[in-house]
Amino acid sequence: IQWRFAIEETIGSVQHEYALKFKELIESRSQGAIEVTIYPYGTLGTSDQITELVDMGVIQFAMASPGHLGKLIPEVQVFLLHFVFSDDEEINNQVLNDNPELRRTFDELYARKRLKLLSIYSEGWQVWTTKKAIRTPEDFSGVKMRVMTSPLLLAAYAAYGASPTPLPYSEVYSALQLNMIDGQENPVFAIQEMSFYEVTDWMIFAKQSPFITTSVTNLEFFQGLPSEQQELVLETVDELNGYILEVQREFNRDRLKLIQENKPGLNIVPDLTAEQREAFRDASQSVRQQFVELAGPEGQRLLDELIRAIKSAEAKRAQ
Ligand code: 6CS
Repeated sequence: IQWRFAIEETIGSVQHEYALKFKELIESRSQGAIEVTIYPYGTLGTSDQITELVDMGVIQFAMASPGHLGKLIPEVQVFLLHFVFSDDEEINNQVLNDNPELRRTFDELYARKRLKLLSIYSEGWQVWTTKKAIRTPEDFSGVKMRVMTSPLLLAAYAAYGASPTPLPYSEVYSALQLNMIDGQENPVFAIQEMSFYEVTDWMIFAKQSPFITTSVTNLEFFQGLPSEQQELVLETVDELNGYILEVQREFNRDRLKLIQENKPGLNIVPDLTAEQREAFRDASQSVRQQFVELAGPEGQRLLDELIRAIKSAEAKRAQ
């Protein structure tokens, strides 16, 4: 039996590490009866095309990031809102993995698109790399900021006064190089492996949002699997949740060092001040209403539940 797994990132990425571990566990636990083939970004097309291939059943497993998937499932764009998540990654991980209410709703939304949601996880904080310093929303004025292709991201950056430009991942480097865009956001490991730092001068950590992704499988394929194989998939992705949090932290830490070594002249703003973040937080508030307009009442419920779950996990942690 052969299972195909497509990722939206290149070899050496967080998603690749996820897929490698998935492969290793599935192959050893099935005693070699199942073979998993990984398709890195670039072999099968853009994120949208990968999702389509899962839908058609050409490939069985894939990563589907809300940053692109929001065109198909508007409600997943809740994960793209700024200053909704906790500054504490453990708390975010816990809420993403252990909240039955959120999970039930997303399971249903994905199933309507013939996808089975397997897991939701963070690949680390979105970090801005830009051609000029950004410390206040005003600094974004007129900045052509590349965003992923989900419509909510246009609203998120328009709220800061930027000119958001949606592009597929594969086009970001050359768009920066040709000055068609002035900046982009991605986790550190991605900035390193896609070399975005080579064609920008500033790297700014605002902790405005984590990069959240989801792993999915074709629903009909999954439902047609013998129950022990379904179990195998579910227990494997469950196990991967803790593993991938460690991986992303390590990757993001180590790659930052690599970036600094390769480009000592890069200006790094490791943390905006609390006051500076507050200005972005304030400017981002109106986007929540735009999210609800895009995602409807289900979206509103998801947003309320996400905020409630994060606040409650933070309160528990503080005790
Ligand atoms: O920026 C993007 O489009 C991509 N970034 C990452 C880290 N993963 C996949 C996504 O498509």
